[in-house]
Amino acid sequence: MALDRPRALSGIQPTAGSFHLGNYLGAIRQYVALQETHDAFYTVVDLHAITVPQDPAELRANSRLAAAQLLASGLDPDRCTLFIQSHVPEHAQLGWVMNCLTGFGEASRMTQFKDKSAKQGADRATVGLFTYPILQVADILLYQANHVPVGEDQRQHIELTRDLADRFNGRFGETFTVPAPYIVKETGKIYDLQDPTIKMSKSASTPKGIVNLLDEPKVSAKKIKSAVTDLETEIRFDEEKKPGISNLLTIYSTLTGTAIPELERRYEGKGYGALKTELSEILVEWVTPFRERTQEYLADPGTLDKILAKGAEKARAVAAETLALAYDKVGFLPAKP
Ligand code: AQP
Repeated sequence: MALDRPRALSGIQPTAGSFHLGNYLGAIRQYVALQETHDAFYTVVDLHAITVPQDPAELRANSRLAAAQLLASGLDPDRCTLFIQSHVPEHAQLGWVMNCLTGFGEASRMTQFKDKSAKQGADRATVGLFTYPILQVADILLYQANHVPVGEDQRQHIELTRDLADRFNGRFGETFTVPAPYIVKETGKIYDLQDPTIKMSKSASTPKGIVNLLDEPKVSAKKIKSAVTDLETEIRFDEEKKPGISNLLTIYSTLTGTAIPELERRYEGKGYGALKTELSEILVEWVTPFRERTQEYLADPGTLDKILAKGAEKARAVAAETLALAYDKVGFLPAKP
């Protein structure tokens, strides 16, 4: 099918309740921008979420909450397709085909699995967690996505997607678009506020190291003010020598659209306290309406569910076509002759 716009696809897990600042700056901001230039598909990946144990009632609530936060961030259901992954069964169906194309050794090399399974212990880590990246391959290929907006931590999974698309195309004939990662260099990795050598993450960060967008704004402001920096006073972007200040400058620059050299000039001789105080005010100004918009969507679950049902319908139309093509190429008999 000829497309007049490139396709984009990305997914986010409904696992933590609130999204954090890393999710927003690393990925969701790009989702919003790409609605303007791409035929964009965004999905709340509940199938991925159950690779670790989930309480059913919480998972259901968090799926709506994730969708509400995406809409509050600026996704417009008239300009993109927003849906819940489990509403489109083709994801699991193509996931199986991709499982059968992936080498066991190849899957074993995925660093995110190695990290997460090491934390949980081999006996508690599920086979689902092991095959997580392969389901992600199916998510992307089903929509013939050209670009996948993600944070840096997902680069290896997008490489696997490219490898499997090439492998399938080589073995069965041209079927899938080979996607490219869409990672914004400046914000691809937002760091933990207490340990600016690790990424801000719901599983690895301490409560003081992570800014949850739905927290009380004054709690988030306090976290910015007590972010770990260094013993100097000079405000300069230097990721190696000054990771804490560099992380704050990145956050400041992205939230305000001010270039980092301009911030360095503006804060010359002013010390870290001034930068932290002003950044905390900027954050409060940004999260306050975000929280309100999220609450408005949640207050009307009927409308939210309608948006998601319509999104699933649009997504299925594309996914079913790709799955039928892939099934045919693999050699499955058609269900309807
Ligand atoms: N710190 C980050 N900087 C930039 N981008 C980030 N992302 C996550 N953390 C950062 C990006 O957010 C998107 C959604 O990711 P997800 O649904 O897979 O959430 P996650 O990766 O599970 O989030 P966490 O906090 O990183 O969870 P854990 O600790 O469980 O691994 C992705 O595009 C991701 O790159």
